[in-house]
Amino acid sequence: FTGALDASSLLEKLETLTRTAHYDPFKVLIVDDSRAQATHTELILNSAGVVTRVITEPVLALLALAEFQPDLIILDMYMPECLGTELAKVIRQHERYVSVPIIYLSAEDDLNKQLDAMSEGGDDFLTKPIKPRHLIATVRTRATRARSLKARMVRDSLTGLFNHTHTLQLLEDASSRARRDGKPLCFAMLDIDHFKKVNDTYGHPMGDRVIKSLALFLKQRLRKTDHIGRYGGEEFAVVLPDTDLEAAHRVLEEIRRRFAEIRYPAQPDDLTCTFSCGIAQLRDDLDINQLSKQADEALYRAKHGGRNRVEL
Ligand code: GH3
Ligand code: MG
Ligand code: MG
Ligand code: MG
Repeated sequence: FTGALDASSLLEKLETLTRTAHYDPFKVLIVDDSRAQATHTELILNSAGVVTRVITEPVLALLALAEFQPDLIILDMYMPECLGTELAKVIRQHERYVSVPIIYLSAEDDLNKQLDAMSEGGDDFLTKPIKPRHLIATVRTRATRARSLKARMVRDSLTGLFNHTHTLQLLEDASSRARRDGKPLCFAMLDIDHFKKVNDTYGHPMGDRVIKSLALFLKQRLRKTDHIGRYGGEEFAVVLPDTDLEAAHRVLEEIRRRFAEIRYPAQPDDLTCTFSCGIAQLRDDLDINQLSKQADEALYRAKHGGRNRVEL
């Protein structure tokens, strides 16, 4: 390849990058049975500030995807364990990886074979030997596009909170982490009380305002590490890592109390709103479906106990 990589300029670049606050480098997973080839690719990308992880055994790909959460995958075509195309097909079967770009990097120069590979879930086909600038530019443009698409895919447009699907994915990830680290985790479900009446009395735009204001309220009062989702119309869900029932109850009770004090100017009378909330804590004997069912049951109790309350 052209342009040898200079170690000192590489180190300098990495130092600048670590000094830059909030710098969020692209992460690329390299799957290649040849360690030497993978290292070569890795060095090129590292020189451009891209963070890489290499796996030489395709069977470990799904595990690495879940753990590393790469922005993009660079995939070898020919590996003894399985073809790159077979792996791409498996990756594409998982809903959470449908939008992760897959770039084949192979010496294969038969156009028919390249096109076949692309039709199996690949986004691009680069032929070795590749110029470093070409590889870096391809990774950057693909990863940038994928990130902005993903940012839109995972969010709800009215509130900017995570949508239902992504909230569940975050719950799944946070639960595995909590189990692994032996830390507590709580899941809370919120539902605005008598919301139909708000719409009927004050109109749909006022209903939207209330939904947006609760979203903002939750964002302001919960921690950065908590995940807040709009679960449905006027329903919200919160994942609270590192939080036990008592602490979760305290924080949501405070939010409930303060939210109920908000007055929305309206005619003929100002509007006030409340929500009900159910919380459940993760346990060894609960999977995330059972956890969310418990939170839902607690929410049901809150509603039937008279609303505007938090139940465990
Ligand atoms: P409860 O206290 O039992 O929860 O009563 P509720 O009236 O809130 O119950 P329900 O869940 O049946 O009603 C929710 C209503 O929320 C129905 C729907 O018209 C309204 N809604 C759902 N999404 C939106 C939205 O995006 N904007 C507005 N303005 N209203 C919405
Ligand atoms: Mg190979
Ligand atoms: Mg509801
Ligand atoms: Mg409701």
